[in-house]
Amino acid sequence: MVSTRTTIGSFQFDNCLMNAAGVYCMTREELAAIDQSAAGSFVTKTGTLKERPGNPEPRYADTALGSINSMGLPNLGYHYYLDYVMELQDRPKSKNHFLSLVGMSPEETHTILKSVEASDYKGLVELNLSCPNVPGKPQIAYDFETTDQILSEVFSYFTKPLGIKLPPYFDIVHFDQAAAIFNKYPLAFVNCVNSIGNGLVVEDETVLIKPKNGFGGIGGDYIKPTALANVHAFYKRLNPSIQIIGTGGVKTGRDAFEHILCGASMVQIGTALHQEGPQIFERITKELEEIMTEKGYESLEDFRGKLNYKA
Ligand code: RRO
Repeated sequence: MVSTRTTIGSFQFDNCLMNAAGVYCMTREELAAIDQSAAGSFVTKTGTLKERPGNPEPRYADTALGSINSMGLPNLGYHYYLDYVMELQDRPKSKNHFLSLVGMSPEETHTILKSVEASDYKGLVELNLSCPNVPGKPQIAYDFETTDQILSEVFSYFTKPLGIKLPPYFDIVHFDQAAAIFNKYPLAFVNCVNSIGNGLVVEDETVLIKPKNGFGGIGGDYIKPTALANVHAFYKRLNPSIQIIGTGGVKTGRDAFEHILCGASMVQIGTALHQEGPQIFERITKELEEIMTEKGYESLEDFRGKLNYKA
């Protein structure tokens, strides 16, 4: 019998597949649909201190090869999501969940995380250091000094399991520099990758989305090689206690298999979930199990990180 069970820190999951933050996670109804699907967990929409309406529509478009979005961090406020995951954690046989958070400034981030620290929430937190779509706010994790400063302060008071959502990096030196910073902290995981920021998709003579004259985060097929590179680069560089969540370009069991082969302990699905809906988890789980059966792998441990190089 093959199994796609996994763990992040001390948390167990019956399936390694789940949604990526931003997709199917804005409301309790959407989150409940993921919770009741074959997914092993869910992550909430990134919650900020106060509710935000986000950028003007149209702000998300599917394309032949994936998606472009400039949602602009619309969310119902972190308390909405914190209340829901706390409600679920008290139910018998509840799955474990991820609460995605970030402030509009480092001060706001600390206010939110101190509130979560003081709460009865016992699950995982994903700090989003990579939103590409808020005008005037750069992707935090491209600024190594600020990232180091935020993490240093966070871990002076935050004791619950916390990981970070990263933007894609594109240079070996950046992998080295980023990993050296992350290795200083007791992170539970890093999640590679958020959308590739500020792409532009043109149809006929016009952009596809309204905010920022059409510039937006790119997801789907376009980003799988970049996502796999980031997963593997950090798998090779980070302390073994820091696990990797792989996100980017997953729409088949084969894609999930490749993320795990590159080092992922959990695999998130964004663009393809948006296109196909929560029943995608059943399909991709089955496809992944078929690949594992064919290859004689019974568990993810049998092949995680065991990517082969050319001699
Ligand atoms: O809401 C968004 O515009 C958004 C966020 Br917070 C993010 O982290 N990644 C993304 O592609 N869009």
